[in-house]
Amino acid sequence: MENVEQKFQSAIDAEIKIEPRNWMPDAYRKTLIRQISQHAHSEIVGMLPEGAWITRAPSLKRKAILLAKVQDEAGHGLYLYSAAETLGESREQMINDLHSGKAKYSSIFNYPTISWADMGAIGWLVDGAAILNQVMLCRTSYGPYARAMVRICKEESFHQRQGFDILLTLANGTPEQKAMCQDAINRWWWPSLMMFGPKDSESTNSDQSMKWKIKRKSNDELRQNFVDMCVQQVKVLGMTLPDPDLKWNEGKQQHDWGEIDWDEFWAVVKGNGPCNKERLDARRNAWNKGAWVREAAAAHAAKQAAKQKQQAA
Ligand code: BYC
Repeated sequence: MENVEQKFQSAIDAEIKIEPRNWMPDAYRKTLIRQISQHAHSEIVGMLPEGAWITRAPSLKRKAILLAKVQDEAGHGLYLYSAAETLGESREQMINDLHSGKAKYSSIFNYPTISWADMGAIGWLVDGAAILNQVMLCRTSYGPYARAMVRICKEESFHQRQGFDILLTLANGTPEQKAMCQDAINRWWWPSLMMFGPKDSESTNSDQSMKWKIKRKSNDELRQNFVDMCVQQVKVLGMTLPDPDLKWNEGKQQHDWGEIDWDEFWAVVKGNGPCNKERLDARRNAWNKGAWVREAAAAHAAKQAAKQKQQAA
């Protein structure tokens, strides 16, 4: 057994991708199922805050763009559920775990979207944070996850640009539009920083995930990259980030910044954020209301299969 585990780790060290039929330690399989399924759930639950604005988008063009973006998120969820299925987990089990509250999804989607500017802030900040994390995941050690991420990242970069474009338009608009833009940035900034997870010193999964190259950069490293990137981009908007402690550190060649409210982070992760209940209720309702579609699709597939069998006979 030791020999097999050593061979597995050597393959990881040599940057050889692990594929579904390769031997892998149970714990590697388990942590991947946990992370990939939670990632998939985030994409699906993440459709809700933006979906609420499709009917209220300010123009036909904005509506079409937002609709396409929200559809993309559904697609990301599907690629990711499929990647997790290659590890032997059933789609039904993953969905049940989301609905029972056993599986997590990103904390960010438990905040309300109260103005059109929130669509811009989500695109710029939330998709921006997601891209930094996901570009790293394109090199993750499990083949199906890494390949799914390549496609997802291409779409995410379009999402980020559409968000920035919404904010740029508002930032060049009336005083009310400018204020709306700043307000959305103020509300989404800290929750976006929380997307990267707990501090490295409190991250339970990081050490092992780094050894297995599931993660390539730590939570804090990615969060720092994100802050440094946003400081530059917010200047283009002529807006500010809501952190009085934000300043350039010449010695470290990076920005120093304030402390995240970790009590808020853990409250949201544990189910007590502003919209946790609403989001899970929406998902459970959609699942129940969609039962007839799943049944009809299964009946149609069974009929087609029987027809093909008959033709082949
Ligand atoms: N929210 O040991 P740690 C998107 C949990 S969606 C909730 O550091 P890990 C988009 C963590 O699960 C993008 N829970 O964990 C969609 C763990 O608990 P469990 C979503 C969090 O896994 C629509 C515990 O805290 N992206 O792009 O090593 C519209 C300790 O943490 C959070 C992904 O899912 C959180 N923020 O690292 C727009 C990326 N943070 O599971 C955009 C894939 C931590 O042991 N996931 N927890 O019970 C990852 O890269 C990693 O799972 C994380 C956390 C960096 C998130």
